[in-house]
Amino acid sequence: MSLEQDTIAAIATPLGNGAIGIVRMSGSQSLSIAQRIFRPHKKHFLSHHIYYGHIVDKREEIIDEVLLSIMKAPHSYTTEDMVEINCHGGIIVLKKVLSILLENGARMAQPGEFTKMAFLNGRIDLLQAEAVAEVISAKTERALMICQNQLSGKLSQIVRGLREKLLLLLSYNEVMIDYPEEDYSNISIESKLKIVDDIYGVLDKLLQSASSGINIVSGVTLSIVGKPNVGKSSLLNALLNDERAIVTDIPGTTRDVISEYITLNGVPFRILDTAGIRKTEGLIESLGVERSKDSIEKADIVVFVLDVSRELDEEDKVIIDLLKNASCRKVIFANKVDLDKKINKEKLADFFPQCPIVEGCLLDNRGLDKLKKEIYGQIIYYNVNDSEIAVTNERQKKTLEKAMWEIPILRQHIEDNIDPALISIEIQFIVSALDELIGNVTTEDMLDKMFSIFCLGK
Ligand SMILES: Nc1nc2c(ncn2[C@@H]2O[C@H](COP(=O)(O)OP(=O)(O)OP(=O)(O)O)[C@@H](O)[C@H]2O)c(=O)[nH]1
Ligand SMILES: [Mg+2]
Repeated sequence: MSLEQDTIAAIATPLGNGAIGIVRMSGSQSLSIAQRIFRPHKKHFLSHHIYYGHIVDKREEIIDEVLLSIMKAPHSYTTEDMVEINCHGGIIVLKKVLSILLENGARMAQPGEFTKMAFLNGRIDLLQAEAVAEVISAKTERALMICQNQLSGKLSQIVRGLREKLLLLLSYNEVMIDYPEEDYSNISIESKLKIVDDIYGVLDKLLQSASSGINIVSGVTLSIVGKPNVGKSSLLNALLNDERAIVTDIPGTTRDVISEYITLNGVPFRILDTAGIRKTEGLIESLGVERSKDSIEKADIVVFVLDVSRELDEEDKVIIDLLKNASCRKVIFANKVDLDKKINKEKLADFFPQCPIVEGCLLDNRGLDKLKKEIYGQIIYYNVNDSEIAVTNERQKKTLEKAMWEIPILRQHIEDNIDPALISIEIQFIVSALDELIGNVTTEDMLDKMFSIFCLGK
């Protein structure tokens, strides 16, 4: 049963000139509206059939030659009666067909509303609904694979499995509340702890997959920073394998931020090449510092480029200070090793004890593969599992964390054999976090926010 009574309609394909464009409609009036505007007139439509004919307006004027697909409830995307009209793919045609649907009683759908109906009507859960948007925006095949797995319900299945285990634990516990004198549950504290530990193990694995999953699906911003003339633009070009940025021996060649995209092992990267921080008349140029600061703040990962043929100077140190306080991941690229070396690796390691330092030369791309490997390693430090099931957004991650934080408390309660009523509360708290994750409990605000990022017609 639909929770909303309206019949909604939208253009489901991008607006532009294409061979075919689709207008879709969902809701209880879909079939009757289709009957009114489709010729030849059909008294009854059969579900999952395609009809050839024309869409006509009030005066029976032909608007377009179309194919009409009928999907009757509950076997449709939204689980409601649905009609999809394959029109010619021109903007005017599609808008005209949509306007005829609206004139006949449909209402304009909001972004993501078809998927929202699929969720509200229980055909998919929240993780799957999120996966729909992510499949559409997937930038790499690897991202697509993870999102498809999520769409097919694999992540949901794991979460539901955990929920089942918790409910089992809850039922053991409830028996103890009802019959405090006897242990009818017949299950030892050790067995209960084992269940809790198993749940913890799975949650932990999922959480570890989150950073990689989010990076693979949403992409990563990489900023190249360094003082003028160290080879930042040369590095951008080498990563792109293209002469994108102008490279000269004049310091200050790059004046603005250049932004480009690459893929490393299925992870989409947006790379920013910045203007170097420079010293003019004895002063460190404040605009350059601000710009570099800005690009460091925007970055998930920074590659700090140095020219090893020159001693570390004040300009390098300004960047070192900026980077030391930055929370992003960092890789150091010590460039120009073809020249006389004035900075050694050990010295750099003093400044950045935890960071990988790669030496190289961008004239012949020495060290480039190693650098790519280190960049990738910083972003995907937990390999998502074989079948690429991963948490793919911050909401999922935060909700999982909420569940995870409570597990050690639950474990302690069981170990201490405290009042089973308190144990029940703890279990229910974790169950409700998992419910939030799959969308068993939602708020209107949360749904509005989530579905507003969808495209119209999805
Ligand atoms: N010898 C040597 N020269 C290099 C190397 N990498 C880059 N260069 C040269 O260094 C100069 C500066 O390179 P860019 O890539 O423009 O440096 P940048 O950091 O982008 O400079 P700005 O845009 O001015 O901040 C150019 O003449 C490059 O050819 C290297 O590994 N060895
Ligand atoms: Mg440059």
